Amino acid sequence: GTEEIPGPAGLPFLGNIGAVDSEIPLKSFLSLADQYGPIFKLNLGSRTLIMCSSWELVNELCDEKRFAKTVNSALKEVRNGVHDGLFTAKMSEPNWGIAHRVLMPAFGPMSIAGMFDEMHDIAGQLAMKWARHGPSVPIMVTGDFTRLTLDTLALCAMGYRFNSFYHDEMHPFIEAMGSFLAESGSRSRRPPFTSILYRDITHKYFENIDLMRKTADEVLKARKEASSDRKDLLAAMLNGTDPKTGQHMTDSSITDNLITFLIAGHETTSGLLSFAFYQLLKHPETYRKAQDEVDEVVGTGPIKIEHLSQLKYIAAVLRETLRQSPTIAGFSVAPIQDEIIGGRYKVPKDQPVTLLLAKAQTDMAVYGDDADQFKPERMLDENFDMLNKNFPNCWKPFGNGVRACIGRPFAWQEALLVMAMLLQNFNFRMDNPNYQLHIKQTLTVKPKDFYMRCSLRHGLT
Ligand code: MNH
Repeated sequence: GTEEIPGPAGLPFLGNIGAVDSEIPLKSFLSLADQYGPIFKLNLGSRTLIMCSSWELVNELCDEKRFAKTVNSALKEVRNGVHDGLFTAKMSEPNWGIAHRVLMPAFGPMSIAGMFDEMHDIAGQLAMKWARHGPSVPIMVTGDFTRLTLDTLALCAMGYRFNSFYHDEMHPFIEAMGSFLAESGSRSRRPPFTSILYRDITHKYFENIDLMRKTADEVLKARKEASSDRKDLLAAMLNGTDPKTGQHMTDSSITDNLITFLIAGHETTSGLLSFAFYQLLKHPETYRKAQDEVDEVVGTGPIKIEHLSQLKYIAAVLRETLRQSPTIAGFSVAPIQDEIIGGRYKVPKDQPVTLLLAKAQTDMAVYGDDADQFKPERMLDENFDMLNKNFPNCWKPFGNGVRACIGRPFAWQEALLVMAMLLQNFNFRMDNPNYQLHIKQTLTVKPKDFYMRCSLRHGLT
């Protein structure tokens, strides 16, 4: 027989809206998982939320023959700005396939390797800023990593320089995008029929969308008018042909995807770097091993692309960071047909089910009694391969199947380079040694109010 999915009792009309923290929804979901177990259900008035947080259920939900990505909640609102761009496209929308096939080669290893020099340029700007600050100034870690990841993406995607390290206030595009993302989240959490109360906010929301699209359109137009030999993502989109349909991407689809890369690629990677430094400072032994590795592999000379694949321990640090603190804390799929999951819970066709990675990736059945501890050693290549063999889909911070992250090689190269450059050049400590980890949640999660201090180890290389 089948069973009812457990969950808290709700109020009439409002259901369980009160069960979800408005600032940090993830915190509520984690404690509901502790309370109700590996599957629970919430009634949010206009929709039902089902969350799964054991490895076994996540593994079942990763079966693409039975379940497919669904665009719900905040992602659905993000469609107001970027429509059927890669991240927010529904499975049925043809522009996803066209953009996916045109862009896959541009995210391949050769192409990403070609972006190394521009990634190095921006990472160097960050190192320069921190060197000039010196040890007397607290570093706003997440703020500077976000400058880094945004500037890197804009440069590598379309040859555009935000120059965020040279301004205190952010570029108007970045301001607009930040507000747009925050409001997309808020819109998804408001009870239905309240939009009349938010007219000014809604007006500003669509103004921000306008500003983002106009900026991207200008870059696109400028590229079309002047000849350029850049081999970036914009060039791939302008010149590429879909091998399946023979179609080109339309201008508006290119704009959707330029903005999508900036949205999808900046906070995720910035959060990863911020959590990684938090973990290094909490675990001095790990920190020492990571810095020793850089000294051994790179020495004191310039970092080259050949070094990156040799940074095995740092790669393990990044994987372990994304296991415990996946910057996209969950993603959603829906059954293609009516389904029974976990052998006993009915889930109707198209009902979204969220894979709660932040909980599932600490499942003791997979990671053992020390699942809650930060231990990069378990993520060294051989151990990582064994884990994935014994427990398929136990580590999913980049999503699943055809809808997995297309930017993963980009993020990985950037994160390895930045870790190496910073550990090579600086010694770090916490600004406040008693800092307790708090998170800030938007579409992604990152550490809140986390500050470090740095001092140069030798001259900047
Ligand atoms: Mn990325 C999809 C995580 C960096 C561009 N990304 C996803 C998904 C996850 C994810 C999870 C799947 C979401 C879902 O199923 O709804 N992404 C990350 C993480 C990092 C990251 C943790 C960094 C760390 N992503 C990047 C970067 C870029 C990028 C960098 C761009 C250069 N991501 C995308 C795009 C998609 C995506 C585009 C949508 C892919 C698709 O559906 O075809």
